[in-house]
Formats: sequence, C-alpha cells, structure tokens
Amino acid sequence: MAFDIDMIKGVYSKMKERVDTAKSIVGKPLTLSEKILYSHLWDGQPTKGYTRGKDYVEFAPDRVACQDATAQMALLQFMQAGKPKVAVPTTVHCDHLIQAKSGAEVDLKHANETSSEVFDFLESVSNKYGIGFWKPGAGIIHQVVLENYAFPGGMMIGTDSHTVNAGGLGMVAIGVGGADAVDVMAGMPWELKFPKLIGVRLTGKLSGWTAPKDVILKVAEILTVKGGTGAIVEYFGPGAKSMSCTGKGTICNMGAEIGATTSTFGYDESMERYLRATDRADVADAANNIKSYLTADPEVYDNPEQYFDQVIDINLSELQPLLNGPFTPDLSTPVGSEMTGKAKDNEWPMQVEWGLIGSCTNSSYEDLSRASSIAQQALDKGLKTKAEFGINPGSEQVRYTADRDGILEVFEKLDAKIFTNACGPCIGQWARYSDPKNAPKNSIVHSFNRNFAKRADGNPNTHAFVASPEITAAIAIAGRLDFNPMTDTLINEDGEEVRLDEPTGWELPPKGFEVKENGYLEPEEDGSHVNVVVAPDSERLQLLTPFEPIGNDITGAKLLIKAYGKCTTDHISMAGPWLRYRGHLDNIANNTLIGAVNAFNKKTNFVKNQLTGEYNGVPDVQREYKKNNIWSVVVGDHNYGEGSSREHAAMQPRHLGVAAVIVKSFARIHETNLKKQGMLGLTFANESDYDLIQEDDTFNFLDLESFAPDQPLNVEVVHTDGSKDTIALNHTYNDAQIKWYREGSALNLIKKQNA
Ligand code: MIC
Ligand code: SF4
Repeated sequence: MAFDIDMIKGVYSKMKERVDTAKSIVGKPLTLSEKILYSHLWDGQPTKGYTRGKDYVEFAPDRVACQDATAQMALLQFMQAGKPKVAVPTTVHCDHLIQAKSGAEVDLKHANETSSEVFDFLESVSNKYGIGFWKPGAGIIHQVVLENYAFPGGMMIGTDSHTVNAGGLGMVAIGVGGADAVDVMAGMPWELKFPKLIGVRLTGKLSGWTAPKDVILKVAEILTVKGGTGAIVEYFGPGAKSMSCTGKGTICNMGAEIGATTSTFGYDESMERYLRATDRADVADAANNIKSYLTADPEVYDNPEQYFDQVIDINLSELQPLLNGPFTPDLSTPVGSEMTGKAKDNEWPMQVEWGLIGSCTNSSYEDLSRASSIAQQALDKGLKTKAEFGINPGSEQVRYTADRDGILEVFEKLDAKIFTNACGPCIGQWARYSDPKNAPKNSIVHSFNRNFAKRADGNPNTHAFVASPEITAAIAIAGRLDFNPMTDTLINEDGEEVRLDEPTGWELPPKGFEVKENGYLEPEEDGSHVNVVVAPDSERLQLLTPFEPIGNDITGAKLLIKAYGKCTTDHISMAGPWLRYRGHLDNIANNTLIGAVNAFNKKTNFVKNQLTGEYNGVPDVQREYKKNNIWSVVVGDHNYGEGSSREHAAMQPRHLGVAAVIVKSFARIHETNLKKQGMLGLTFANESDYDLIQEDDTFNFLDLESFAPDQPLNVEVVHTDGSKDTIALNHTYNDAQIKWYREGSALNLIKKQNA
C-alpha cells in the first residue's frame, strides 16, 4: 500500500471539478502542467486564468521532501515558525553526507560515526514534528520519492533542485530553498510565478545504444543551461509513451540543468506498471479512474504550437548517444569520432580514468541492469576494463533487488566499487585524492547530472562528461573518450578484436522488487515530548539568529567581488568537504564565494580589500567589511546561482553583510532564496552596465524608500577617480516579497504573523 493514500485520493476527488472549472475559465483545452497547477491553487477552486511568466500565484503542494544537507537549515528555520507539526506529509532523506571511499559497508559506518550529530538532530526533529525519516543508506531522495511517494497529477516541493525527478511519475515537482519548504510545512501558501510552458514532442523510438539520458542531453544542448528558466517542460508523443517510468524520471531530473521550473509527462502505462511494481496498485487504480485528467487534453498534443510557448521536436529513432561536458552539462558531443578532434583541440584528456554509475538521475533497477549487460560482455569477451568503475544504487530497494538478481556481482567481477545508496561522488563526497587541489588533469565519465568544475572530486583538472549508464559502462571498459561502441572494436586479452553488443536490460525486475530493511522510520503520532538538542559549542549545528532588516540606507557599500563567467551555487557555497557545516551558518560562511572567479584578476578567492588595498580570500575580506559596519555588493554574470537549491548560497552572504547581488540574470531558485533571506537580488537594466563596475567601486542606493513592484531601483556607483555612474536595476519583487525585505527575511514575517 502507498504512503498517504488518503491524501492522494483526496487530491483526485477534487481534481475533476477544479480542472473543469479552470478549462471553462481559460476557455481552451489544457496542458497537463496547467491541470496540475490549477488543481493545486491555495484558494481551491480556480476563479481566474493566470498569465504565464507574469502572475505570482499561491499554491498548495501535496507534500514536501528534504535531504540531509538542506534539511538542516530548512528545519532550523521551521523550528522558529512556532508550529507543533508539519501541515502536509513531509520526509527527510539522509543521502548527501555519506562519503564514497572503500565501499558501502565501511563508508556507511564511517558516515554514521562522523555525522551522527547531524543525523540524530534530523531524526529527532523529524520525530517531533511528524516527518517521515529515511536513514543513511536508505537511498537517494529522488529515487526514494519516485519509488514511494510520487503520484500522477500531484504537486510537491523539495529542498533539492532535482526534486523535479518526480515528473517521471506525472507530478509537478519543484526544487526550492528551505525557506520555501517552511511555508508549506507551516501550512501557508507557497508562491510561484505562473510558469511558461515548453512542449517537447517525442516521436520515433529509442533503440540500440540510445537511452532516455540522451533525450535530456539533447534538450540541454538545444535549450542551454538557462533556456528552461521560468518554464515547465512537458513531454508527450509516441516516443514518450514508449519509455519506462524511471527513464522519464531521468529526463525530468536533468531538467534542472536547463533551469526549468520542472518537467513532466502525462500518465501512461509505463507509470501504471511502475506503480504496481513498487507496491502501489492502490495509486494506479485511483489514477486509472481519472486518467484523462492526468494528461493533457488531446487537442493540446495534436496542435501543441497553439498551447505551448515553445515546442521542440525530437525524433528518438534519429537520436545519437551523447557525451555532455566538460564543466557544463549543455556542451554536447555525439559519442565517437567527433570527440577525437574536439578533445584534441580543447586539450581534454582522451584517456578515461573512471566510469561512475549512479546519482538520483540514473540509479534505477533498469539503469543498473542495462549497464551490467555491457559489463557482462567485458567478462564474456575477455576484455579488461581500462578505467575504474564506481556504482551507487539509488535506493536500498534497488540495491537489494539488483544484488539478488546478480547484477551487482557482474560489476564486482570487474573490480567495481559498490558505494552506498547515496549521492557520493555526485556531490564531491568522493575520497579520490588526498590533495585534490594539486591532482592531475584527467577525464571521467559519469551518469550523473552535474559536471561543474571540482564537483565530483574537488580536482579543478578533472574533466567530467555526462552520459547514459550504458555508454558510461562502455567508455569505462574502452578507457577512451572517443570510443564509439556502435562502430569501434576492442582488443581482448587473447589479442582478438571484439565488439560490444547493444545493451539489454529490464525495465522492472522480472522477479519483482524486494527489500529487507528499507531504512524508513515513521514519526510518532504525538512528538511533542521529543526534545531537540543543539549543543551550543557544536561545530556542525547552530541555532539561527534572526536577520536584522537591511533597510533603506545602503550607502558606501563596497564591491566584494565581480564574478566572472559561470557562477553556480557550487561556486558560491561549495559542497564536498563543506557539506559538514550545512547546519552551522557561521562556519559554512567561511566558504562564501571561494569558487567564484574575480573578474579583475581571473583568480578564485582573491579579492581586493578596499579598506587596506590588500588582496585576500572573499570570506576574510567580507568579514572585515562586516566588522567595520560596511555593507557590500556582489556583481555577477548570466544565470547567477545556477544549480543547487542550497539557500546557504543566499544565507551566507546575508550573514556576512552582503546587502545586494546585482547580476545580468539569475537562476530561479537562487533568486527566490535571496528574496526570502531579506536581501536585494537585482538585475542590470542594461546588461552592458556590468562592464562599468570597477574593482574599487562604492555603491549608494538612491531610492530604496520607494521600492515597489515593477519599478526599477537606481544605484550610484562611485569609482576611485571620483567619477560616477547611475545604474538602473530591475527586479521581480512583488508586494509580499518587498515585505520580506522590510522585515529582514520571510521567516521574520512568519514569526510575526504567528506571534
Ligand atoms: C546538487 O545536486 O547540487 C545538490 C547537492 O543535491 C543540491 C542540494 C544541496 O546543495 O544540498 C541541489 O541540487 O539542490
Ligand atoms: Fe544527490 Fe547528485 Fe542527485 Fe544532488 S544531483 S541529489 S547530489 S545524487
């Protein structure tokens, strides 16, 4: 039986009427995305149509999911909201804080020892407030959600950008910062700008070496890392129907890499099969009763150009396997000879040292079974793998079943390391080097979603390429970046030329899923007696002190850093070794912007202290400004804050005294996070004004007292030679968000309202 089946039935019981009402108001057939959005309005019945990309709308999501690295801050904030229990079903998943080093058993034990304080904190907070808790080793949040909680037509939010994975099961699932999750957990509306809609029509059929991963690698190539910003991507067409549910999850998962608000697919037989295989026949039966409400109206998919803001066509029969990277997930190269010249021209190391299979995007039973069919061929054909293999199964259920079915054994025979059911190398939790900063230049291939510099192993010289699990396996065996399994042969141990056959596998385990201990802890019915302890001298956890409002008088603010080029949340608040401080704001603030490139010297963590003229690390310089009661400003390029949902990337600068972040454009979640923490997140009205900013600049905000929606703000930028530029800055704050700014943070406002 499914978790929270009554809640799911409740959603379905209201869906028909709400969707029908919305349809008559809007006066045209609806996409699936609109059906889900209009049936989850905070006010219940739709009363008006919304303008896409413009109107802020209040929603009532059905559930919330948090992972250990972001849950700490989310729950520290929730604890201040003054509520006895979460208002909607919520879960916490321990998956990010487990390092991959020796293999699952040893690594999990080590994590449980080194992070016990954090795990105990999360477990007791969960128990107190009625939150379901998934222990370390239970699996990666998004695989566990897909297996247990996602349901067609539902709406959820999660404190992780890859929450969007649940679109594989027909949800509108959206990644948010912890402060947004607090709204929903506290029983308040959750606000989102009504998204634009991008339709992707899939025709043809995947075959041979091409996998669902290649669909999203192609979409990333087409739309780039910011092309999906502010939009929901809805996939449809015969190609969509022919794909497995977990394959759809892969595609939706990596929608985060194009900045999409989320991605989704209409309910179909693959979803029904997956629901039944994961012991949720009750959900499948309930969904079957309202099938037509869980997908778009037929007119929409027949004439998508009339209903979507943009339509992309992909013919799966013509799609080639792709390798995306290095350093960005949208740089595509078809597998094979095109890579030969490209790698040479760009000096990407041709030899591949590791093939890693796992992460929330590709760690399903199907993924492991298809990759293992390639690994099995290496054994059968006498091939020695040239690169090392690392595998992270997505959940204990997948691991147990894959072990039972002999899939893991195949990898083990190739000396693969089977790591914990956790994020591991995907988030820098990989003990690959003792001194990553000085580690050699090398290439790796993985089935993950992100490949930003230093992400997997902390080594800036690691060139990481993203591919499907089956291509990852083939390239790891061949050890060459330009290996094309469709055309190239390999020499085996007997000196013979052999070829790898196409991958095969099972969509779902033929003998069914099985698991002994899934790692789930149900919270007590009444957790009010549970005492949550945070030691005052803890290095890992720190209770939050409310932020003081920044106010109208920002004058004499110093430029902290003008970031050059890509500045993702990994650059603003690095993960890997820093994950240990995710619950301690002051300690983690010591990594603030240390990965951002200073536009004036192209170095990282080396900025001018305007008070002394000396150069120093970003956090040190910023702490000096703070000590002297001087506000500061961060300047950035396009898609600033791309990647993670981690609100630390906003809270840390806020804690250290940054008043405003001024950029050419923002990634959605990061922009909201800045607003939630009561800061100014602004964009240049003229992009080229970025070029006016000089190293010694001082900023005077001219009109904050009249801060209002749809009205630009103006800042006077004073240069060292005494000359001045007055720059217009756009913003997307609505009235409520301006209140957050006025109160010091959204949380301050909640506390006031609950007092
Ligand atoms: C990621 O993939 O970057 C993470 C780590 O899962 C983040 C969340 C975090 O920073 O804790 C995400 O995607 O939101
Ligand atoms: Fe974990 Fe990687 Fe997925 Fe983020 S992208 S949730 S780090 S597996």
